[in-house]
Order: sequence, then C-alpha cells, then structure tokens
Amino acid sequence: MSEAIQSDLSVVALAGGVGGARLVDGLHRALPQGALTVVVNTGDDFQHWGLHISPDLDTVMYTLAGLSPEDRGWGIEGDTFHVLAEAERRGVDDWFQLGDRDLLTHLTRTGALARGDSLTRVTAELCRTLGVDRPILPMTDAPRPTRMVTQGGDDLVFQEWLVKLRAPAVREVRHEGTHEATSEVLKALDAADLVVICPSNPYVSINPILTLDGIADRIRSTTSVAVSPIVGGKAVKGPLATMLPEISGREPSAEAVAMHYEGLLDGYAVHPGDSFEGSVPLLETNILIQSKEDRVLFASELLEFARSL
Ligand code: FO1
Repeated sequence: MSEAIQSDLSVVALAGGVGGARLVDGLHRALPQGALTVVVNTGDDFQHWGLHISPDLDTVMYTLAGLSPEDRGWGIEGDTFHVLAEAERRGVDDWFQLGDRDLLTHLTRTGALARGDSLTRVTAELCRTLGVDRPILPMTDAPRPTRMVTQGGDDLVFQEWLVKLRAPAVREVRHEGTHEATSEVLKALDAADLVVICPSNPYVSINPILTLDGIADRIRSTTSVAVSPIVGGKAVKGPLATMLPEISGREPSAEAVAMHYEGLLDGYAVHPGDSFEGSVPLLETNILIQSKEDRVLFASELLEFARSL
C-alpha cells in the first residue's frame, strides 16, 4: 500500500457498537486530523417512545467525545435514569435503558429528522455539539432495519431480539429497506487508502454496511484489514459466539470470522493463540482494547501492519 501511513493516509473504519467504537477511538488518537472517517451501522436503529434511536452512531459519538462508560461501553458515563424510572412506574415500556442525558440526543435527532434533515446532517450537528471533530457517517440516510428470525420462527426488530429477549437462538439475519449508501460514504471509500473493519459483529454490525450497493467492490479495490471480534472462542462483546454456529455451522473462532470476510481482506488481526493458516497475513497481538491506552497502542500497531501489506 501507499507509504503515506500516519501522515497523508486516508482511513475509513467500518464500525458497529461498543467493540467498533473502542478501535475507532484508538484510530482517532493514532491518526492526524482529517485522516479518519467512520462509517457506522444503522441497522440497529429503531423507534422507542416515539424517538428515533441510533445506538451504534451514539456509541461511536459518545466514545470519541470521551463520554462512554468504560465497562458497559454504551450510553453516557454517570447518566441518571429518572425518566426510565417514571416509565416503569407508569407501566410504559422500560426494557430499553435510555438515560436522562442520553435522551437529549434522541430528542434532537427525532426533531431534526421530522423537520426533513438527513441522518447524516443530524449526526454531524450532534457531533459538533459534543465536540467530536472526526466525520462520523451513518451508512445510509434511509431506513435499513436488521430483522432477526429466531429458530422458534419469530421475526423480530434487532433491539427487541438483543435487549428485550436477550438474543434467542437465531436462524436468519435479514437486512430490509434501502440498498443505498450515502454519497458521503461512497466518496470517503473512493478516497480511502485503507479500510479497517472493526471488531464488531460481522452479521449484525458489519454486514448491514457491506451489503449496501457499491461497498464491497470498493473495499476489494482498497487495502483492507479486519480485527477479529472473537478471542479464544469467546466474543469480545455481545452474542456473536452463539450466533456463529447458529448461522454458519462453524465453531466460534477468529478463523470462522475471517472465512465470513473471504475475498475482502488483505490482512487480519487476531489475539495471541488465535492464529491459523489462512490466505491473508495475520497480525497476532493483544486485541483486547478496553482501556484508552490499549486502544491507541493497538491502533498504531494495526496501522503499521497495514503499511507492511
Ligand atoms: N444495550 C443493552 O443491552 N441494554 C440496554 O438497555 C441498552 C440501552 C441503550 C441505550 C442507548 C444506546 O445508545 C445503546 C443502548 N444499548 C443497550 C446498547 C445497544 O442496544 C447495543 O449494544 C447495540 O445496538 C449493539 O451494537
């Protein structure tokens, strides 16, 4: 790839929720201003209490703003839940924990969308008010809801499946709605020297982006690296370890995820002990990046690895 890494390099990161946001935070610290664009999954978006909730966009935004709780990863550190407690008291749906400070984001977004603003524009405005100066782009401006078909035959909105029902065994993941990425996303990929697929769930966080028109082709024609979301047979976060055998018939491993991305990658980062004989070069290093220090160390290593490809 180009020699430009760390200076003129243009990096696009594809991200879902918490795992993706932590790597994005590391890349944000390791790269100079203007070098990073983040494309975020919106397949998890849903309506709740009449509000448009974009959990992955918010997780990435809050993480870059330094507001995320380090352990849980989503929402705002130290938020209170008075509105949620009132919902419980009145018998209103309270299975999705919206914090009081977090609510301002959903109110602002819902109002702006109702006035005709695009999700791309609203996200840029939310980032501005939070002091986030890196472009965070929703993958699309139109609805593209992820639906989970369970082995019991239920067809569920993603958040109901994940949060309300705690991820019952799944038979199929469906991406409904639009196939169109935004022009901003396509332009960022056209200008990219490197695409980083973050350690997010390949089925529910990355696939909604990859299956938009023109995305996979652009990734194939750019240097691309992914980071395994599986360490020692366990998911770093979320239900991926049980989803892998349910959907692909393969045991959960870094290799099973690499097989899912077959043909897209030029390099792949795995945790020590997870390496395998594959078709692309591996970076074997500590990919557990919960702390802020580990995030930037790993991001720098990953960029160095990408330069060597
Ligand atoms: N995840 C949960 O497991 N329970 C919740 O109640 C919950 C609330 C929530 C509120 C705002 C937000 O931005 C994210 C929230 N998440 C919650 C996380 C989210 O549902 C998932 O982690 C992502 O959608 C998966 O990428």
